[in-house]
Amino acid sequence: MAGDNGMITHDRKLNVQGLGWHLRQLRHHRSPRMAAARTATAQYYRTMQQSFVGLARHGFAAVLIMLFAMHGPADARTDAAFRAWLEALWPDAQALGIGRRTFDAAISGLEPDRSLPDLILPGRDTPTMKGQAEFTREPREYLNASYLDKLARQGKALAARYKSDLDAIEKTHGVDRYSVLAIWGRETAFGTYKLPHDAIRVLATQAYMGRRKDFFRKELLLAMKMLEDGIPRAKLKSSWAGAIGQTQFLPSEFYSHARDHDRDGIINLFDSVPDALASAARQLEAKGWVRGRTWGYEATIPAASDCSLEGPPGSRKIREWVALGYKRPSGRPFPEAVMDDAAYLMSPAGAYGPSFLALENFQVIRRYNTSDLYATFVGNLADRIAGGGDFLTPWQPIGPQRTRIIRGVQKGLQDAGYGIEKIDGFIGSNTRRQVGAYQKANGLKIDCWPTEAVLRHMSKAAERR
Ligand SMILES: [Ca+2]
Repeated sequence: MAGDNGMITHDRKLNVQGLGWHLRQLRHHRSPRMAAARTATAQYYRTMQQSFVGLARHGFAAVLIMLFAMHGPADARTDAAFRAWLEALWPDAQALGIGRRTFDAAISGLEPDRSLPDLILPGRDTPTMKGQAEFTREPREYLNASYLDKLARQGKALAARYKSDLDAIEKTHGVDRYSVLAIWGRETAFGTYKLPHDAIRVLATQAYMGRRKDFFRKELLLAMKMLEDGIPRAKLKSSWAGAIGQTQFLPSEFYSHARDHDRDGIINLFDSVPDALASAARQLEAKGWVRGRTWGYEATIPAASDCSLEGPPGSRKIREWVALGYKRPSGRPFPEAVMDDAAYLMSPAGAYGPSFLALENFQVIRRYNTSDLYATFVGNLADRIAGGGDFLTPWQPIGPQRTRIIRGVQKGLQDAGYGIEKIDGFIGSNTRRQVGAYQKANGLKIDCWPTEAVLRHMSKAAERR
């Protein structure tokens, strides 16, 4: 998610279980082998930590000076409240086995980072967003063909380099090598992307003033647990949403899915590619990966049908889609093995780009990061690494979409009785489906896209009511 551009919903990892579950998992992991791995992890990182200490001491004074320079008296009250809030975490931290020294070091000098997306700030009625708040970028920009091509070439080379690890990972976890590599490529450009944030600060900020406080509070506590288990703070760099390591794990995912694949006794998502890849595969496996299946197929919508069939509520067997006239643009038939698999129609740019029949594994990829564009990116990158190429249907230029218009259309749909639950300014499957249904019902051109024209039609209709 690090290289992600925040243009679409980032309701990442919403299905993570409660803290009690993690405590049970941690106890469950106290097998002799896991215990040995933990001790080795702690020792390994402690040695590494020595070299960070000097640097940290010098850096600390500079950071203090910067903080005083940045924050005027206006922030003083918030910061006192933030400190009190941090202190109040202690009983839960203690219950997780975090020591007082680790806890104190973790929160020492910590300030909220108000520049992060998804925060609820005083005087604003919508959460902060990444980048330019008033726009979401268009799908073809996210699914940039030359970037995908570059990653695919690197991915092919890495598939050869890590062949024996990937052989073992496929066998153990049932996830094909191309999908595992594609996750790695999407998340951190195969480990080359430098994560910009301190995970503790990000998680504390999100837990304190974010849109999903409870969710991040659990992750913050587990990040402190990682410190307690010997992983140095300097390694805990994250995205704006607190995901760490080469395949972008949340702390809870570290404790539930991380694997010591190279058997060196250390679970290392930062520096061990085999560990990071096996952990990603394990996470996909745990989220329901269907062995031997791909993520989906590009499909063309026949003239007698339209994009308003989009989304999981319209799921049907591939065989039924074929009966409706849906085809692959390559002209090749769907493999016989998937004919009875359930699939749903997914058109990330409405009528202005390729459509897909998404199989179960598309949803599994969305459980890794809840975004249609993310899952489409990973799916296409996997196909490319396996020898495939670009989408066959071109993206038409539709330009960035104004959040104000998307929210307006969502509100209009809701007011007119369409099934819109959230007015969030993001164009997801359901928004596209409902726009298509509205256009169909009102005799408008069906493009399943929340345009200004749709908004104008809604305003006029509302005036007449
Ligand atoms: Ca390892």
